[in-house]
Amino acid sequence: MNNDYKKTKTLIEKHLSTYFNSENNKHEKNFNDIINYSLLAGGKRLRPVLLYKTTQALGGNLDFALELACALEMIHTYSLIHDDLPAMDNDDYRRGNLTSHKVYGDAMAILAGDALLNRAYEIVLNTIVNSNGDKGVIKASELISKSSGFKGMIIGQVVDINTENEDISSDELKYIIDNKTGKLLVASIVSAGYLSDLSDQDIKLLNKAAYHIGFSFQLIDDYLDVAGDSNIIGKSIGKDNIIGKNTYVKYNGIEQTKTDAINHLIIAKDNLKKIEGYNLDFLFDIIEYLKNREK
Ligand code: GRG
Repeated sequence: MNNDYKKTKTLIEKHLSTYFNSENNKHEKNFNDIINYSLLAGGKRLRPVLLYKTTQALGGNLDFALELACALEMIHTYSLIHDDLPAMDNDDYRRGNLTSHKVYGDAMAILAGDALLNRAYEIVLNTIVNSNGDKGVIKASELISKSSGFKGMIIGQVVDINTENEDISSDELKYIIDNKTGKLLVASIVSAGYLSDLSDQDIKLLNKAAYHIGFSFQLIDDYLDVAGDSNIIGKSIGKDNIIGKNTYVKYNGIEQTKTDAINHLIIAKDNLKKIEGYNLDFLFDIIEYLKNREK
């Protein structure tokens, strides 16, 4: 993570800390604390950083980018809180801390996730209004919504859970990875293209690059679950195997997973290189960071 990434991460975290502060009564105050426990707990902030920095590189509106970036991080955080619940992956640790349901109970964790998801869409709608219905903002909003919805992260999670402890085809595995993880990462990058009114041809190239970044991200996640350090990752490792998850490592082994992850990043870079007229160096730096990430 270079200084530029760290600076953007700090900007996003400062902005994220402004959303859940209403203190009309003790109930609101307590619930804000529950939400902020997860929202402000750290994490790489990869999705919002990608959205913000790609918009900056492509010359789009950074005020809108910052709002949509925070909405994306709220959607991501809600998905992590719900994913950690006993009814789903049943995890005790996330981002180095006890999970939301471990501290506040299942009901509050579910509601915190719900509140984050709904707040994200308030932000998206406000951004559309504040932009006077700018076409790029609408397209970015639609992409974020689709990518996190039924035909995106949610169906990915559905298939991931429904196929635990059974073998699946490589197409099904790809379907889980594309939807559960890939689409939100694609939305982070391609939204920036829409906010910046990029040509259709360049959007296609950005989309391809983002697809391979997203796919590789999950492969490295699977790799880290077997070869990573739980102290660095901030959650228990080896869990995928214990609960019978269908991971890339299960079908391809540890070394091949790492090799394929690197190859996907090479394809991502090849596509980015074809986008002319912009300085996308930070995206190449992020690709390097993702290749070597330990958490
Ligand atoms: C509950 C609808 C619903 C979906 C959950 C996000 C998710 C889908 C499951 C989490 C489990 C998992 C390992 C998902 C794939 C990769 C992923 C999203 C990892 C976590 O994202 P990071 O590494 O986390 O960006 P930080 O903490 O850095 O934000």
